[in-house]
Amino acid sequence: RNEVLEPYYVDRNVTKFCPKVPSRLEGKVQLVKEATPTFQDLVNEFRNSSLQSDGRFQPANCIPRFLVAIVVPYRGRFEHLNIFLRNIHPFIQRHQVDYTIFIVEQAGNGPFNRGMLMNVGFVEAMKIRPFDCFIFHDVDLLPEDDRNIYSCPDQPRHMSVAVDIFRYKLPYRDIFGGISALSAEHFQLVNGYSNTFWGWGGEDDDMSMRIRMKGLHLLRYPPSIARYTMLPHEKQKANPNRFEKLYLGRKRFKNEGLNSLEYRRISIRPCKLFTWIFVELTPPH
Ligand code: BGN
Repeated sequence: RNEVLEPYYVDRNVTKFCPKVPSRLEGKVQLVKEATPTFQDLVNEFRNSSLQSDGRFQPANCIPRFLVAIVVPYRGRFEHLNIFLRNIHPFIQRHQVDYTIFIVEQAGNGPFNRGMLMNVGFVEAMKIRPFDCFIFHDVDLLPEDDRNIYSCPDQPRHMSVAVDIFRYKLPYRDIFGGISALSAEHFQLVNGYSNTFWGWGGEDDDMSMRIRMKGLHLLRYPPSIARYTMLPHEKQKANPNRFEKLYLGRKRFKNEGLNSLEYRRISIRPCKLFTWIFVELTPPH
């Protein structure tokens, strides 16, 4: 990790680590809920920030404690993506971590596979640099309070505790959907997400089970801090097989996940505010 971070900071003669508790937090943040008229307008909004062309940010005056990959499973929500980026960049920059946003887009019109897209994000990000912390992030969730720090503690952390559409209450104890933070080490330990959930629902519950089976447990910030606004959208069609997959998953997760992932990367490209990864997912044979 130091080998990755050092040259940048040695050049700048920076020797101090960033503070454990970031120094310029605001607490409750003002959300922007409209997209800019064009994507170029959005890019222009960030022209004075020190974002790199691949969507990476490195704090200038201190050595960050985490090398974070934000992985966003994505397809066809261009307006949400615009709003998400508008809010998330200034938000995470206050956390003084070294982060890169990866938008992992599924090609084609087949059922969406959120778990697989997150696995792809992990594999492709690790080819670029040895990230130590992964935040898997839905594109339609906007954090309302910047004390909700985007880092990886010693155990997996479920981030989206209190979401407006659930009246800011946790729907059930083991929920791990929306946004979750896992160290690269733990993600590998649980063999990533299952690849078998096509359509809405269940892949996050399966991950929650993987975490428990490996003797890990979920951490959460208090609901007064881990608050989110969900952008409105139509309800997706739930996967009718999800209960069965969830049940079978218990016995199979050692051989089903990161180590059985199959996909074809169509392209990977720096897009100013993020790194775009476009993939065709291989259905089960
Ligand atoms: C649950 C879904 C999760 C989803 C949450 C919140 C399932 C599996 C069958 C029990 N789980 O019901 O995937 O994140 O709702 O929307 O559907």
